Amino acid sequence: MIILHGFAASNYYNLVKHLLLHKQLPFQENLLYGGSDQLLAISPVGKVPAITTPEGLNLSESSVICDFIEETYPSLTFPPLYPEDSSQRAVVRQIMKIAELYFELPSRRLIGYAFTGKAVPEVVAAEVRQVLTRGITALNRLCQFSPWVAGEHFTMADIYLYYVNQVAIKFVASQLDWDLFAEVPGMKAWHETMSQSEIAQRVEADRQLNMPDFMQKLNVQFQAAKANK
Ligand SMILES: N[C@@H](CCC(=O)N[C@@H](CS)C(=O)NCC(=O)O)C(=O)O
Repeated sequence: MIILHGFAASNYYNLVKHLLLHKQLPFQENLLYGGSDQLLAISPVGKVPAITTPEGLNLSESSVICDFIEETYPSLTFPPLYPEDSSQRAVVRQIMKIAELYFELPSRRLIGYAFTGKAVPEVVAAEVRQVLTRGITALNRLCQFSPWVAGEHFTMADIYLYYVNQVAIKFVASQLDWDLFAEVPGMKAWHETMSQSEIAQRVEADRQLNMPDFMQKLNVQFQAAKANK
């Protein structure tokens, strides 16, 4: 059985979990937090998520895991999550890449400020806004939301962008007072449809259950970092 390592407060972890649930693949969750020695033994950068396959292969990086799972376990029941046509498949992957580089990563720079309550320095806010602006332009050009991100068919880009948005929408709104939904027409309605699926709701319930433990771990890390200054 596949083992999914990580913690449910992580959006990256949740996107892989959503994929495994979507594909109805049996898996076991192994609670590990970022940077732990156990995780470092599995994931070369010590980040979440990581998986261990039934054959014993350890893999990390969410988009790599997504590709691996889809290629290794093609579904007999459900349509594939990447289009068969290589051009269309590349567009799906392009959306995922842009979501990660131009939505997820700049937004992630705001998380520390949100948790500590410190104001985001203007230089950081300006850099984040600049990268997000590129992401907004690109997602407006590439996403269709008709009804799914890449058009008529549900693809990996739906799962990927949905969990990227869990971080991007929330922290950009709270730290930069900027509503990313308003910048990409169609994204909010699509996001709401995604959030209503049974799988997304199960993932969200597990996320909420893990939050207190995760916050406590984070607090310990912040205190240790403060003491070392
Ligand atoms: N590029 C990685 C990013 C994963 C990532 O940043 N995970 C966070 C949790 S959401 C993490 O493990 N953080 C702990 C750390 O940085 O030590 C992926 O796509 O899987």
